[in-house]
Order: sequence, then C-alpha cells, then structure tokens
Amino acid sequence: MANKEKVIAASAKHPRPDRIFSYGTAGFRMKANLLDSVVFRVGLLAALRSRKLNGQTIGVMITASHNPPEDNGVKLVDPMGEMLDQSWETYATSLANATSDEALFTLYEKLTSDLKINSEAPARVIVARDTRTSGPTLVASLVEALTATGVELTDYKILTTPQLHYLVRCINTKGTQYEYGEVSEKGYYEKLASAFKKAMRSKKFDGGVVVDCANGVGGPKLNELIKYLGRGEDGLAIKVVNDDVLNPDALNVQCGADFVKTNQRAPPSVKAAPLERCASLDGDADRIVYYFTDKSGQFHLLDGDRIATLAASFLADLARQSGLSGKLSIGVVQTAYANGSSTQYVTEHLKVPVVCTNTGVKHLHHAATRFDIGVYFEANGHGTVLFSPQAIKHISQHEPSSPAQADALETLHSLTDLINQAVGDALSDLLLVEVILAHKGWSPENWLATYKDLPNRLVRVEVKDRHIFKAYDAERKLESPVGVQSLIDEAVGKFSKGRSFARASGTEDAVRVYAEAGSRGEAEDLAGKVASIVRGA
Ligand code: 16G
Ligand code: MG
Repeated sequence: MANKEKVIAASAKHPRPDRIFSYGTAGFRMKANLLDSVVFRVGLLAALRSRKLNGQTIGVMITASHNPPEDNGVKLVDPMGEMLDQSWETYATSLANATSDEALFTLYEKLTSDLKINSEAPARVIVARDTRTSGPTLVASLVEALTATGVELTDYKILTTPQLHYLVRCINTKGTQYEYGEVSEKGYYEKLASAFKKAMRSKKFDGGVVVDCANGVGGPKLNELIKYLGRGEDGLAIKVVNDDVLNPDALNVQCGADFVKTNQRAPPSVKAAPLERCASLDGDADRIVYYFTDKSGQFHLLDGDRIATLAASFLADLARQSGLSGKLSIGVVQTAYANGSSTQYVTEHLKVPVVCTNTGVKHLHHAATRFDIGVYFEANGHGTVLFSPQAIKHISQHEPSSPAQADALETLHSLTDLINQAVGDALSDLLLVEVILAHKGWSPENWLATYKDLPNRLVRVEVKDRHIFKAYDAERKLESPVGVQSLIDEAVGKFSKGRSFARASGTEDAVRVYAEAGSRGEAEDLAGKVASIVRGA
C-alpha cells in the first residue's frame, strides 16, 4: 500500500492547472509552466509501470524536442528502451487529469489493483533532461512523486533522448544474453566510436560534415562523442555549429532539423561550401536531416526518406555480399508522408518490401520489428534500423566462404552496434550515413541522384474540431466525416501522379494535408483543393 498521506501531501505541492492533458505521440508537451503537476503524476505512473514489470527500470525523459525554448515535455521509456506501451498512455492521461489530490490517489490505488500490481515490488526509474532552463524544476517534481512512492531513482542530468533510451536498455539487459552496453554515458560513446571505427576500417571520407545541433543537447554530446571518434589523418572531420547551450533562448531558433525540413533551406548560421555535407539535429537529438547546396547554389534536402533508402540499399547489398540474403528478411517502414518516389525506388529498384504505418515513431518501430533487418524512418528524420535477435545470431555465427564475404560480414556486424536499437538517434544515424557514403564513395550529389522526389506540399488547416477527422489505411484515407474521402479521391484523380491525404495532427490543433503530383504547380493546386475540402467538411 502506498502511503496515502505522503502521496496526497506531495501532490498538494503540485496543483493541477485548469486544463485537459493528453499523453500524445511524444508524451506530454506544452508550455513549461503548465507541466509541474503533469510531471509529478508521470512519476506516479513510472512507479506503477516499474512495479508492474517487477522492478525493471523505466526511463523518464524531460524534453520538448524541437519546440520553442519556453516549452517542455515528458515521456516514459519502457524497459527495452522503446516508447511506453500504448495501453498505458490512457493511464498517463487519466492521472494527469485527476481533479484533486484525493482523486489522484484513488486513481493510483485503482490502477494498482486493476493492473494487479504488487505494491511491495521494487521500483526503479532513471531520469534525464535536455538543456531547457525549466528542466531542473520539473525533475524536482518528479523526484517528489518517486520519493512518496518509494522508488529508487538515478538522475542522469543532461542527456539526449536516445542516450536515455540506451541507458534504460543497458540496465535492463545487464547480465542477460541480450546485454546491450555499458551502463554509462561513456559506455554509449565507446560503443558508437568502436563500432564506427570497425565499420570504416580502411575506407576514406571525402571531406567532412557540418553538423547544426539546434543549440540543444546534441551539441555538447556530439562534442563529447568526437573525442572518442579520434581525429587521425583519416578520421571524419565533424564541424559542430549551433552548439550554444548557455543561451537558453537560442534553442531551435532559426536552426535545427525541423527548421530545415519545414523551410526547405539551410539555417542562416550554417555556412558550407558547395557540395559540402551538412546535417541538422533537433533539440533532443533524436532526429536528423542532411542537405547541401550544389555548384549553382541550389539547396537540396536529404531527409528521412533519403536516409532510409540509403540504409536499405547498403544493408541489402551487405546481406547479399556476406551470403546471408536468403536468411534475412529486409524491409522498409515509412509513413504516408514518405515521398512516393522513395517508395517506388525501394520497391522497384531495391526490390525491398515497404510497409506504411500511422505517423509517430512507436508505430514505425513496432512494424520494423517484423523484419530481420527493419529500416524505419519518417520523412522528418526520426528513424533507425532494427536487427532481430535471429539476424544478430546469423551475423555473428555465419562462416564466410571468401574474403569478400568476411569483409561484408564484418561491416554488417559493426552496424548492429553502431545503430541504436532502442530508438532513432541522430548521433548514431549521423555516423551511419557517413559510413555508408564512405563505403559507396558517394558525394551528396550521388546520393541525391538515386531518385527524383515528386514535388509536394504540406498544408496546415485550422478546423473547428479536428477530432471528427478519423483516418484509416495508415492514415492515407478518411472514414469520417462521411463523403470527404470521395471528394479527395475525385480531386486526386485529376492530377498526374497525384496523391493526397488529410489527417488530424497528434500534436497541434489542426488537420494536415499532404499532396504530391507530377509538377510543383500541380502539387500546390492539389493541396489547395484538398485543404478546401477539409475546411468545408
Ligand atoms: C511527434 C512524433 C513524430 C511525428 C510527429 C507528428 C515521436 C517521438 N514523435 O513529434 O514521430 O512525426 O509527432 O506530428 O513519436 P503531427 O501528428 O502533429 O503531424
Ligand atoms: Mg526530437
């Protein structure tokens, strides 16, 4: 039995504002000054979750990713480093919305009994935060909830989101056959750096890469990682920009992955030579996009779709070259936002199957586990590659029958360590892209030349009630309001290579309309038509 008085007294110090909260695709996220009670209550849920799982460690990450500096957010990480189990999201929402301290405690007790949780079981939580100034106070609220419920806590202070996911997985796999790595930040850098060196061997880099860290936590952490990568003559020259975390107001302002993806241009602060590789991370370093300008000064984005196609082609080649292709299934997971040309390139050129899921990392991650090698990326740059236990076994046990096979196998093996298996990780993805480009001997122009994106347009439509827009078929079609889908189909039918869909945003009060077509003008036109159908619905 939790100590009723303790929990209620602690909760009283974290009054709930008059608001309705909802645990969405990225946890709770809003203005930081509204989050105090939410974080306290997430602490209660973390206690329940860990006890339910017999004391396995649960992660709590305090971050608002690419949002402005005054925002913050909180999300839970499950034992293998994955997102919180979906069925628990509703418990998070109900706890956050309990109307009084007593009601909160009653709900806590009800969940304990409904979920058959042994309240005597041990509970362990680790927490980390990004660089926002509101972080430490929010961690303090969490600590009060954990103290009141007798949870063992480790505070890892400032980390990237994927580093926290890494640590959770390391802790929970320690001493098992799935041991993931050393339980420390240093262990993370060492694992990545050693896999990177192994993957590169004698391969050479063509020039360096400029990395925009969005003035977020990725900056200091990338600077740290670089120390482990070494910078011998043949090392990768990483030029870190926008790594100012001392000025809290600079976070995500005019820089970062979201800026680049949304504006389709480089941040003004990123100065690079023509054809020089550039990359931008987001504020918590779980997202990355590449880009460059060509000799005529034109900007080219190499987004999550491009990283997915690059990784899939490289991994499929390695599986073939190492003699494992018959044994390993490879697949790519995308969302409806993936450019149609990328999907066509993967299915028709690479001959690799593509699965489309709902938007949100957890959906893609889940679908990717169904392949031996599951490559998943959202166009916005969230993503990673998952290797099944079966794949890891084949890769480590396969006897190569030629030096070429042995070489491919060694590269494949190093990638299973280089690629973060818990979650999409901008730092790990950065090194992955660099390894692949070096192996292929590709410039960013070669990478871009693999296929030509269909012109596309994304429009944000404000509506009275976005909840009436219910999608199906991986959010590519609307079942409600009735009749809207046939109007969209009719509009799409009028354009060459036309494709369009509308879905309610999970993070903003709006409906998003995506359209692509054979030419820029047609894509704009189609997006406008579908947006007005949505407005009129
Ligand atoms: C969240 C998701 C991201 C998704 C985005 C869609 C995670 C960690 N983040 O940021 O994957 O692309 O929401 O936003 O899952 P939307 O629903 O507003 O379009
Ligand atoms: Mg992020």
